[in-house]
Amino acid sequence: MSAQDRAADSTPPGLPPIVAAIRSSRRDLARLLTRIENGQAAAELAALYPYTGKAHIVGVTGAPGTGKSSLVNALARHYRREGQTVGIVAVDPSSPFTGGAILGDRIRMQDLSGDAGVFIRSMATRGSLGGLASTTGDLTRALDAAGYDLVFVETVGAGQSEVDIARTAQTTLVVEAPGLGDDVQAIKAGILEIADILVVNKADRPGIENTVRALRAMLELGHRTERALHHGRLLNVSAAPPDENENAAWQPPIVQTVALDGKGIPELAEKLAAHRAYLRSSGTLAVREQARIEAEIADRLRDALLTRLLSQTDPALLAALVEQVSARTLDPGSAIQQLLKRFGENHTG
Ligand SMILES: Nc1nc2c(ncn2[C@@H]2O[C@H](COP(=O)(O)OP(=O)(O)OP(=O)(O)O)[C@@H](O)[C@H]2O)c(=O)[nH]1
Ligand SMILES: [Mg+2]
Repeated sequence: MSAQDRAADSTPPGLPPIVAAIRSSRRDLARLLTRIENGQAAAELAALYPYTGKAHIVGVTGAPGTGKSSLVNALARHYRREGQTVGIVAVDPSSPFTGGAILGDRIRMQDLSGDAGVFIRSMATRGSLGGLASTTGDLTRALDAAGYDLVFVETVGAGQSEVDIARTAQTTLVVEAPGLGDDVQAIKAGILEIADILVVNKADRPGIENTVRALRAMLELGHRTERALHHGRLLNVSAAPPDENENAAWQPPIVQTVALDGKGIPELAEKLAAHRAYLRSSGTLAVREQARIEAEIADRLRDALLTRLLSQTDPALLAALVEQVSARTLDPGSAIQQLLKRFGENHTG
């Protein structure tokens, strides 16, 4: 009997096979993550869903090169010393598997790669099926069900897709660094609003005071207002009215770090724990979770309906409509009405 078989044998009885498998075998976990990325894991995701909700999901975002990967690396080492396990999903917006950033991440995270308590997954966004945010959410769920205590999700940049991904996290770190040329870069992009904790990394570099001062000024201006709670609202969930002052009791702290030598990392870990405790005690965790699920259902419904509609549409009809719209004999709105009408007939007839 192999070590793996023994591990599988020792998992509690009654555990769904997929959960037992990913808890005892890194290879099975890696395979599941690949199937998730390929959109082929609906049954497994359904089976493992009841075993999620235990991990602390932490989003890490910020401009390119601010030190996100280095920071996650340093945090992972910190948590490993404390006996906790760490899953990492690095979302790279552009490069496929040969991309420089992913290669760089691999090298930087190499010192963790031999550790069974750490699982690192790079995800290329190009070619990923389905919505990026929902795929990322499913990857983190798999790592959660696999038993990792913390799951970090690293995304580059400050666009809508980062905001969407951040919403899949419970705690969002926004990483800044001095000397990026524009101290208020992040604020312009609206990313400050999603920060639960602001990290000013590269605190060993000149210009750190300016960056901290600029961020503090922005926070004091009350720039941070309503969170992204209302986006994608589909259903009227009445059970938990969104708290108007959801973050009144949580002022996003600014933590200075040097990811390369670990300075400030214990303080950052403390803030992460404090934020999680706050989320729980204030009830914010449940409110956010509900908003997140609402948005996710809306996204997935949109994808599913579009896929279904297109699969049931005669390509010749679609081509004819495109032809008419380009000949200006039909407007796009009327073309869509025709498509919807056929779709409706298919479902009632
Ligand atoms: N001086 C200094 N350099 C750092 C620090 N943290 C990271 N770096 C360096 O900054 C560069 C970028 O670090 P990464 O961790 O790759 O940054 P990133 O934000 O993950 O980069 P992308 O994923 O490409 O956006 C690397 O050369 C790191 O060695 C730090 O605290 N101080
Ligand atoms: Mg990185």
